[in-house]
Formats: sequence, C-alpha cells, structure tokens
Amino acid sequence: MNELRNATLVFLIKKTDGQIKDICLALKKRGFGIHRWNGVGGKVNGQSETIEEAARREAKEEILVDVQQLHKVAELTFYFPHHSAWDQMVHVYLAEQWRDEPRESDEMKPEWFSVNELPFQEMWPDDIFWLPDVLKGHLLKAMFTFGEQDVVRDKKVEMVQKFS
Ligand code: 6U4
Repeated sequence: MNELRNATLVFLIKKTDGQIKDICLALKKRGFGIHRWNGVGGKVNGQSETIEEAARREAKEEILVDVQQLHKVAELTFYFPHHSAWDQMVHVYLAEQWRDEPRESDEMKPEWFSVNELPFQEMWPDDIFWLPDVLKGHLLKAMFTFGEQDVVRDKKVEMVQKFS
C-alpha cells in the first residue's frame, strides 16, 4: 500500500479563563471540501517543507495570517475507498497567536464562531466526532472511512497522551 499523503489543518482559537471559547473557521470557496466550514490547510509538499512549515504556509495563503506557535492536537486518517487518491493523513494544530487578522482570500472566507455554536451541518461530517474533544483540550488519533457523498462509514477515535 502506498504511504498516505500528509495534509494540515490549523484552527485559530481564542481562550477566556483558560478555556477555548472561539474558533476561526473558513469557508472553502473552491476545490476539495468546497462550501464547507473548515480549518485552514492543505497538502504538504514533502520534497521541500516540513508538516509545520506547510501548516504555516497554508494559513498565510488561505486567510493571510502568520501563525506563531502551533500546538499539535490530532492526527486524522481519512480513507475514501471509492476514490483512494483522496486518502490522506491530516495533522491538526491549534494556534493562539498570529500576526494580522484573518482575511478572505481566493480560496477561503474566515469567520469566528463560538465553540458552542459550530456549524457541524456545513462541515466535514467527521468533525463532530473529534473536534469537540479537541476543543476541550484532548489530544487524539482518529480514523474515518467515507462512502459516496462523504458519508462516514467507519470510525475509530482514541485519545492519546502525546504525539511522538
Ligand atoms: P490545492 O487545491 O491542490 O491547492 P490544497 O490546499 O493543497 O489543495 P486540499 O484543499 O486538498 O489541499 O487540502 C485538503 C484540506 O482539507 C486539508 O486542510 C485537510 C482538510 N480535510 C480533508 N479531509 C477532511 C475531513 N474529512 N475533515 C476535515 N478536514 C479535512 O475536517
């Protein structure tokens, strides 16, 4: 089996009293995941950049911010048996500090959401199974298999203590 390609996903967050209260999602305007609210990210160019470098580059390209420290919170493996070219491992990060305010690009339109009012119906259907735990402070690894129309066919989510 071929090695899975790596991709990144970054969420800007705002905390109050140590708790995450707000999260920046961005509406994908074209390509994979179009019309969904998502974190910012994309494919890692394995030849020329590390995964974290890719995460910073994509945040800059998609919502025009320079993210400072990235905190890894999840590793998600997605399988699409009907279209295996989409299979990927997504490395998820939270960022509490960034330069410049998020702005719309050709690719994404950012908006702030309260963590209690996330638009799960307009997000990837796996998100509801892992994002709430991440926003409560957990680290996790998960695997999702999708059917046609991006229905979640199979899933496995496990909490971890740290990432190696
Ligand atoms: P192009 O159009 O080639 O420049 P690029 O921005 O490099 O694309 P793209 O759009 O394929 O990459 O990246 C996919 C993005 O979608 C990554 O941020 C990971 C994210 N993603 C993929 N599957 C997801 C899923 N099931 N749930 C989720 N995010 C997913 O929350």
